[in-house]
Amino acid sequence: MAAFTPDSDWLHWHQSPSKPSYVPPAGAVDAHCHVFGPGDDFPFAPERKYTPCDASKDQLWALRDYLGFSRNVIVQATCHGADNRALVDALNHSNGLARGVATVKASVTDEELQALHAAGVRGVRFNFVKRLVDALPFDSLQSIANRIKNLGWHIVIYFEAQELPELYDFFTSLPTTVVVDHMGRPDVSKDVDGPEFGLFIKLMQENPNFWSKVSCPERLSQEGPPNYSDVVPFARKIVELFPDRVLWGTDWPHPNMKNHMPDDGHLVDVIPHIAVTEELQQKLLVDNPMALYWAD
Ligand code: 0GY
Repeated sequence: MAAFTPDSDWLHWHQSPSKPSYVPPAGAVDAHCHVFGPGDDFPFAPERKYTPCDASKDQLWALRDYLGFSRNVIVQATCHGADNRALVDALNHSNGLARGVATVKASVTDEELQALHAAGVRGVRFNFVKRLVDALPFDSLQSIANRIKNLGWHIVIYFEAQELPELYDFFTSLPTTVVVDHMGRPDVSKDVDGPEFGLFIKLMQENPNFWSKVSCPERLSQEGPPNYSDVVPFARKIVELFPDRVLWGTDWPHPNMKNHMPDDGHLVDVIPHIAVTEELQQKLLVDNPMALYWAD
């Protein structure tokens, strides 16, 4: 019997996604995805808030090839806590085609950071989503930030739009490039030109070290698949205002999706609606992620 049983209300990732009509440019990077376990080999963290289905590195590579992508950026998810072994295993078996974003505690040693770097980690993730994690105190995060800066890494932050006013000053104090997951999770039933999304635009406009992933329409949309049309104006606005500071990712295997599980082919077909020219697509899918993750 498996040591870990997935949450019963957690949908399994899509087993047979459609072939997207949109063909990404050569060398495209899926810059936000995860590996989960397998739990028998890489146990989930005792402090996790959910138990996912297994989602292995080989299944991720198969999806990458099927969707027409070339590389992955694998982001440590909260169900593995600060135990980055599944991530490192995937990076070590990627033939250099994957880079990683880890989660670390303030007690991490310089040797551990160096080993993560050697495996292909290029950033750490600070998660402030309360249903997912008990966030570390600001002083611990600042200390991690100051140490990873020396490695040339960046910080990925995950938060929900209503938390941005409270977190704004901490975010702008961070000393590295900062990448925001999923556009700061806007409420897309609100006006794209309204004050809530306006604060996120201000963050991007006034802080040139900030980047955004224009990802996860499936989490933000009220309209839903296959077009996720209500998310498109938000993502398109970010791509057009900040074309050199945007990334895109599938978010496979879509943890915590309880109402619908996206067809990853449909997600790829949203790309030409948010990046409407070949030039914007080239930046979003190739030039930007290559500059951030494969500069060396
Ligand atoms: C995502 C989103 C989610 C989960 C995590 O680390 C995580 O557990 O990021 C979520 O539930 O919104 O990007 O995978």
